[in-house]
This record gives sequence, C-alpha cells and structure tokens, in this order.
Amino acid sequence: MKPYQMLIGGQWVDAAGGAVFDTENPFTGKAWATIPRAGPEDVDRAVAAARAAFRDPAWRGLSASARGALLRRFADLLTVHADRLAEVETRDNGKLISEMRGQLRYMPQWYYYFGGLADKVEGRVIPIDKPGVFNFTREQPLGVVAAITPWNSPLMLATWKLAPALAAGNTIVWKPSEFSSASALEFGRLFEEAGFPKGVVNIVTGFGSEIGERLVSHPHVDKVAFTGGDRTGQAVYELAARSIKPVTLELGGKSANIVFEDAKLDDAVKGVVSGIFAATGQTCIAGSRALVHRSVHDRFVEEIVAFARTARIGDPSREDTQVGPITTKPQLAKVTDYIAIAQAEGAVLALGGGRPTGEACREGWFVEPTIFTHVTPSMRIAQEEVFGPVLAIIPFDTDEEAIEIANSTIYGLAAGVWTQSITRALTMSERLDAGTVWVNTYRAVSYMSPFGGFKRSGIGRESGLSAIREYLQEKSVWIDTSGSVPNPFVQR
Ligand code: TXE
Repeated sequence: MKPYQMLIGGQWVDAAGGAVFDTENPFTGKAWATIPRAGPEDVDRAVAAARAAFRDPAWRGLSASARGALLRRFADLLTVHADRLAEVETRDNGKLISEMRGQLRYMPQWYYYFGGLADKVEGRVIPIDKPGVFNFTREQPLGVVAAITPWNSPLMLATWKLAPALAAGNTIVWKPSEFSSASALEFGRLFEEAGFPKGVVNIVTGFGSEIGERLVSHPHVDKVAFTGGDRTGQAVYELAARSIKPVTLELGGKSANIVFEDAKLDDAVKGVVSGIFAATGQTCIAGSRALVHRSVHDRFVEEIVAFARTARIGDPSREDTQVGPITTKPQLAKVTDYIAIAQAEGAVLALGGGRPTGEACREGWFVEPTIFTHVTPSMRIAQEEVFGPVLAIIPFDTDEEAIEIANSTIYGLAAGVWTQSITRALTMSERLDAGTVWVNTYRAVSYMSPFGGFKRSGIGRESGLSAIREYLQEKSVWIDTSGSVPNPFVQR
C-alpha cells in the first residue's frame, strides 16, 4: 500500500486527526494506496494557507507575465510526467490507459494557453459622461478558489479550473474526489517543482460529506468551482449562496445524438458508439440518447449493435482494451439499477445489460456495453443521467420532434447532429438547448473552446478566452481630474 500525504501551505502532511482511507483499483477491486482523510480543521488550515499566499507579495507581487511563465513551466513538467500520471489515473479510476495518456499529453495545452493569457487581461478606459473625471476598470483575482472535482477525468477537470484560476492570480484549495485522489497528490508535486510559491496550490483529500460543506461555506473561500453530480451541485450552490459566493458548476447531462435520414450512417454509428461507450459512459458529455429518424432506425440499430458487440472489454491498463470497468462501487450499483429500471419501464435490451463473463473481467466492476430500443422520451432511462455504458435509442419522425425530444430533459450539456445538410446543421445548432453542439463529430474538446451547460447542466464556462473571467472581478476606478472638490451641498 502506497501512503500518500496532502499538500497544505507547501508542506506534505497527514490529516490532523491522523485518519486515512483506502483507494481501490476498479479493475482488481483491491486497495492499493492510502489517502489522508481530512477533517474540517484540515480545510481550515488549507484555506488559511491559500489566503496567506494570496496576500503574500511572493504571489500577489508577481507580474502577470511572471505568473504566466510559472504556468508554462508547469506545462513543461506535465509534458515530462504525462505518461506516469496516466498510469496512476488508470490504476485509481479504471479509465483506459490509452484515453488517459491522450488526455494527459494534451493537458499541458491548458497551462500554455492560460499562461499565455495571464498578461493579456486588460482593463478599459470608459469615456465617462461627466466632466473632470477619469474612469477606468481593473480586472482583479477573486482570492481563494475552492476547486471540487469528480473521479471520471480527475486531472483534466481540475485543470479546467486550476489553469484559468491561477492565470488570473487566485490561490487554490483543491478537493479531489475521494475515489481518485492519488493522481491529484502526484500532480501537486509538479506545482512545487515548477516554483509556485508555497500555499498557492493546496490539496485536501477526503469525503465530500465530511469536508465539502466546510470548504464551500468557509468565510475565506471567495469562489467555488465544482464539477460533479447535479444533486451535489445544487447543494453546493445553495450553500455558496448563503455567503454570496460566485460559483462555476458543471453538472453532467443526458445528451442527445440525433441521427437524421440523410446522415452517413457508418459515421453516425461510430460517433454514437464513441459518445456512449468511450470512458465506459462515465463522462458528463456522454451521448446517452440516440434519437434516430424512423426511416433509418432499424438499420441503425442493427449496425450499432453489431459494432458495439466488437468492443474489447477488460484490463484498462492494456493498450488494446476498448471498454474498462466502472470507476466506483456505488456507480456500478447505480448503472445496474438503471438497467433494471429501463427493463421494468418496457425498454427492450438490444445488447448487453449484464456483467461481462470473460476471465479478464472477473474481479473488476464491469458492466457490458448496453443498448436499449423501444425507449419513449418520458422513460427514466431517457430523462435521467446514468453515467455508464447504457444507450437509449428513441425514434423520431420530423426535425421538430427531434428538437422537442432532445430538449425535453432538465439537462443541456451537449448534443450531436448527424446530417449532410448544412441548413439542418445550422438550424439544429441554434435550436438545441446545449452548451456544445457537435455536427458529424462527437466528444471534441479543446482548451480554446468554451465548455459548459445550459439548464441544469451548469453555470459558467470552462476553457476558451472567456473562462478566465470566471476567476476575475471587475473594479471601476474614478479619478478626479478637475483639481477641485465641489461643495457637496450645492446640486450639480
Ligand atoms: O459525484 P459527486 P459522485 C454524476 C453521475 C454520478 C453522480 C454521482 O451521474 O453517478 O454524479 O457521482 C464532492 N459538498 N457525475 O457521487 O457527489 C465529492 O467529494 C461539497 C457527473 O461521485 O457530485 C467529489 O469531490 N462537495 C459528473 C465531488 O463533489 C461535495 C462527474 C463530486 O462528487 C459534497 C461525476 C458536498 N456536500 C459524477 N458531496 C460530471 N459533471 O462530469 C460530495 N462532494
């Protein structure tokens, strides 16, 4: 068992109470490392360290260019350590090594991009409507940012917060998911090595139920950036509201992949499969509903079932594995429950639905790639986020109907459109309630393009130019240029 410590104020420490918890490998079902189980006092220490670092000239006194240089140095280190970190991620969360390597090797780009952006944040001079005054704006960091992240793409989803928050000059208390803390703690070493002043990045590990509330409600936390389930997100939002903290929330979805009759069907099949079975369906952008035009429905079902059946399920640390285990035991139970719920509602299993029987899947937390047909838009399997490899196929007859079904859930994170018609592509991109719309592709993300949700999928945007604004506040400065203060008792 590898013992980890957490990072507070530049020190690697145990939890104040000395408690630890085991972290498990989803492929073997066995514990492989121990993680400090922080309590409220550890949160207090981490917030105090972040607050002190925010006020310290070692950070606050850095020019924006120097901050940017630190981020770029971090990116260089991340490039060197990408493959090692990918292995830790795979061991801890069961995601495919091929996907994790791809993610880790791409991740430095966020730090290069936001490092480059750090010294391009500019205020404005306002041509104010009053004589004898000069008015301008400053963009200033918020202070201490609490970053709360989930287990599905642990380092990537943290990076979407940390890179812009640091570029803007904030300091961080990061609470990774209790199911995937090891990689976060390895990541922390690189911030030290890059030369970030002590306390600028702090990492507290532990359970959301034990320390989450303390972190979100802490009077010295100035902003909360959260990715996770929508119920937890709602609780975080409510709690943050009590102290009027700004929040960024990314809360998952029930995204629709819409296959029109004029789509290239082979491409649509590949796109829908990648949308739902990549990452074992454990992504916020999972295209968990396929809306398929009735005229191509049967052919589509036949082709997607045949294709999905070829997926190699097994050891996520093998390069050739295509579908890995479910990351957490509670998630395995949730996915299994939803398969039963869908069947009870009358959906028909076209593929999967059980545990794979192969030798490679004996110990781990596996579910077969699962496809349901005969799904109606009001069924729970068509409305609620499963967060697993479960696809619901729903037929439609008209474009209007497709839009209505696609927009009928409480979520609005993403949507896919499969068509050869440019008019249809443009109309759909406007009418779909989703923060991202992909046309004839799915799952593309970039550090350059904004990502976030409509409706219950969230608040705010990550990545892209505007993301840095989530971590800044605008100040208006008025300077008298007239040289004399008028008599306040005389109306002007
Ligand atoms: O997420 P939680 P869970 C969805 C998915 C999944 C469900 C539950 O549907 O089945 O959420 O997953 C911390 N105050 N997504 O339980 O609880 C927690 O410790 C403050 C969608 O793993 O949302 C972890 O660090 N923090 C999703 C983080 O919140 C609290 C990604 C996320 O955990 C807290 C993952 C509290 N009261 C799951 N309670 C996406 N949007 O991509 C927990 N946490």
